[in-house]
Amino acid sequence: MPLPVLVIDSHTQGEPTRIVVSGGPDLGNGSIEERLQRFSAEYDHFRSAVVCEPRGSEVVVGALLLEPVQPASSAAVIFFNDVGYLGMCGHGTIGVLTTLAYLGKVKTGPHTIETPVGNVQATLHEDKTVTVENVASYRYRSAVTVEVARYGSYTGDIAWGGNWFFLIANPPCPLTLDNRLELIATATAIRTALQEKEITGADGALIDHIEFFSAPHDARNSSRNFVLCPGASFDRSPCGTGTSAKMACLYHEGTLSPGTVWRQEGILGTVFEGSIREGQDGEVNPSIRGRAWVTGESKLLFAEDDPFAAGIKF
Ligand code: PYC
Repeated sequence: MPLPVLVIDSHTQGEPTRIVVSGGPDLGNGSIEERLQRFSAEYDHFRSAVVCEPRGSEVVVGALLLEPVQPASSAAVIFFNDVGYLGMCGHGTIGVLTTLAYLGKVKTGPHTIETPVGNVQATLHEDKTVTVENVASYRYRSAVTVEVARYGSYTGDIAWGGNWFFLIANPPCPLTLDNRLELIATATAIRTALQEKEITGADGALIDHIEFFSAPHDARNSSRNFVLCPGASFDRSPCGTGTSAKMACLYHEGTLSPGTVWRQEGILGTVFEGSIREGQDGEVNPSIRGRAWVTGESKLLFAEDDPFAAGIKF
């Protein structure tokens, strides 16, 4: 384990991001996809050390800052959590730009951030909110029904928003924090059923995010969601990639037109403001706007005789 590992923690409307600012593994100078490949093949213990217990928890999303491939980019980043790697992460990108601003490395205005699934534009505004222009998003299949053992049948859309989502308009119970255990259990069973029945995203991609929707609790908002992330954690924020996937579905069914503001309320009642532009081949270019707050700076220590230096595996 390279020492020391310096991290900056933030939360984006409730959802934490832990950014590794130094001490990360040397992944070489390849493309960001090649560096992700090397990270997962050779340094997966670093991922689990940084985000898993006892230094982190299942809710923490990690972000490894890397030298960008293109000189004009402000940063390159690989997002990860307690069970693996994320293609893109909306709340995490807001956290990255806010942290770079905290470090004095970026000013207000637009910035290009490289991710394994493509470049995103992130704009830091004077009021400290960040708009993320996410990767092109699209609905892949609509009204897919899956039989879920002990939970009944669920129908949803499969969509890409930088990660793969199964989006369900009829949740098993009201989307409240009190119901989180039931929501986690049901969403986990749905995800398992999708995998068992080989229902996937494009090219056989694993659907690892499950998203429930309901009417918003606050009438100023458009909708409320609950998002199960890869693993057993749920997104405390309204989920940037999930909001992108949702807006792509709404566009395809003709209920969201380009430029109209979509206010996505998350499980804590916090909101991402989204909108879309028309893209190519039926895709949309979504943007989401939200705010992050830096919560701490730490030096992670890994003693040679620490049995949990690489994190606890559940
Ligand atoms: O904001 O895109 C997001 C996200 C994905 C997983 C957790 N947050």
